[in-house]
Amino acid sequence: MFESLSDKLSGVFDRLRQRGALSEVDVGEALREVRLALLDADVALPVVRDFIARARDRALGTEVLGSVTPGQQIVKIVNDVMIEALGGAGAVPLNLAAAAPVPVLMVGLQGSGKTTTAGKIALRLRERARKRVLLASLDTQRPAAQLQLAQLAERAGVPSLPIVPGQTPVQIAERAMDTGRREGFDVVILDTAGRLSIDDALMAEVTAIRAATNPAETLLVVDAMTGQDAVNTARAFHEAVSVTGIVMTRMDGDARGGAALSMRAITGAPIKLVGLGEKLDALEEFHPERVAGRILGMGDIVGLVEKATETIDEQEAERVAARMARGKFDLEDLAAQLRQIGRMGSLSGILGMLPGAGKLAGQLGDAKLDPKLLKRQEAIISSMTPKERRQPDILKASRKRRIAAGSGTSVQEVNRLLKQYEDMSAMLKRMNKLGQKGLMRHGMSALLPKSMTQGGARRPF
Ligand SMILES: Nc1nc2c(ncn2[C@@H]2O[C@H](COP(=O)(O)OP(=O)(O)OP(=O)(O)O)[C@@H](O)[C@H]2O)c(=O)[nH]1
Ligand SMILES: [Mg+2]
Repeated sequence: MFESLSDKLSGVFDRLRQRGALSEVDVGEALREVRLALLDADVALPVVRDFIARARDRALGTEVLGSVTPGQQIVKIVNDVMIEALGGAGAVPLNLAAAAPVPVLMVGLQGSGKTTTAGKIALRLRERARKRVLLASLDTQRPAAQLQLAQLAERAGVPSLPIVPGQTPVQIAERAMDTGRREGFDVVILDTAGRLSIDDALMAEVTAIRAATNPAETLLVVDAMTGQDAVNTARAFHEAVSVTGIVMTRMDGDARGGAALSMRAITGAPIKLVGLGEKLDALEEFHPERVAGRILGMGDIVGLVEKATETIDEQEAERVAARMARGKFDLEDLAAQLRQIGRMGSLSGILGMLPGAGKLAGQLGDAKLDPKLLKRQEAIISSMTPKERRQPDILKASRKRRIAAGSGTSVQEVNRLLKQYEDMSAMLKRMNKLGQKGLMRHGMSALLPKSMTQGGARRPF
């Protein structure tokens, strides 16, 4: 899916680039692909419509900046709108700002992961926030449910409310809060029975539990695999208990997680946590930008565009270009390049950032730049004297031995670096023929000799 969406978009983008502006037709065409991607990620239809309308409004009003292509611009817009729709950048923590014991209520469909998540949250609060947590199961639907929570509590190292047979969920909830007060707990997590949104009796029960305990957080637990019906579920729960936060479970699976967008859109409540496995520590804060990328299937491209703008110091590139033009490129420059490349990550990643280069990146395979190798190479260069860096040809055997010892490497490695430097100088001369503009446009990837990639990637340009 990742491939196909970015390929499709890059097709649209190629045309956009030729025309150089975001026209209504172009935007419409690009957004049609985005729409399909959203539906494919199981985002509910009304939520998709709303999203596309918002992205269209934003895109049509936008001037294409001189420094980016219209394609990059629209990827950025779609991504920005998605992050906003998911609740903006940054994780929203659990709200425990209430008088202790703070009640936290877990609700959701059958099998969505409520009980597991209750255990995960208990462990997290105990370990990270040093809270005294009491777990209580209000699930009288399944015979083994209360026992399941008691076992989870034991694994999480927190106490669970003793089981008293025959009590109703509301009675258990009240007993849990009493115990919490009496025994000085900070947080009481109330795990409810799974229910179907169409089941009026069970929805009434969860409403009664809420009324009896007045929870600081009512967390709606949603399976990431939840499809189109997510809307109805979310709406029913929200109407019954006013959800204050959402937990997405099974994000370790291969679901694209469109339910996150649907749930957020319908309830307006922030997605607070993400379940990433069956183990008790498999719980993370929600990062809208990651999920946006996953839903759109083009997160890597967006990430790399952003990373590139963040890390590539244009002035430095310009400086190097200017030096090249004068036929100068020394090891000092190489060290600067290595640092930038190190920050950029893999070669295919750098390529993937350029619209239309997806196919090329595919051909190159996943040639990764080895961060350790880059570090060692930087160490070699910093063990040289300034004079050696400016005039690498003075590096003979004894100097090489000293540098190898100084950087904790070997003479072979020093030789390899020097060979690479020569390759790079040769390549820069070639680049020079393309002119400075060409260098700026093609960026670092054009400067990479194949000796620098583990996969022995071919030269991309
Ligand atoms: N892979 C994966 N499995 C999960 C995750 N969260 C829960 N599960 C599994 O999903 C199954 C159901 O989890 P429960 O926590 O019992 O779900 P529940 O909502 O309490 O279910 P009911 O009480 O029956 O409604 C269990 O096998 C869990 O181990 C997750 O984030 N990832
Ligand atoms: Mg349960």
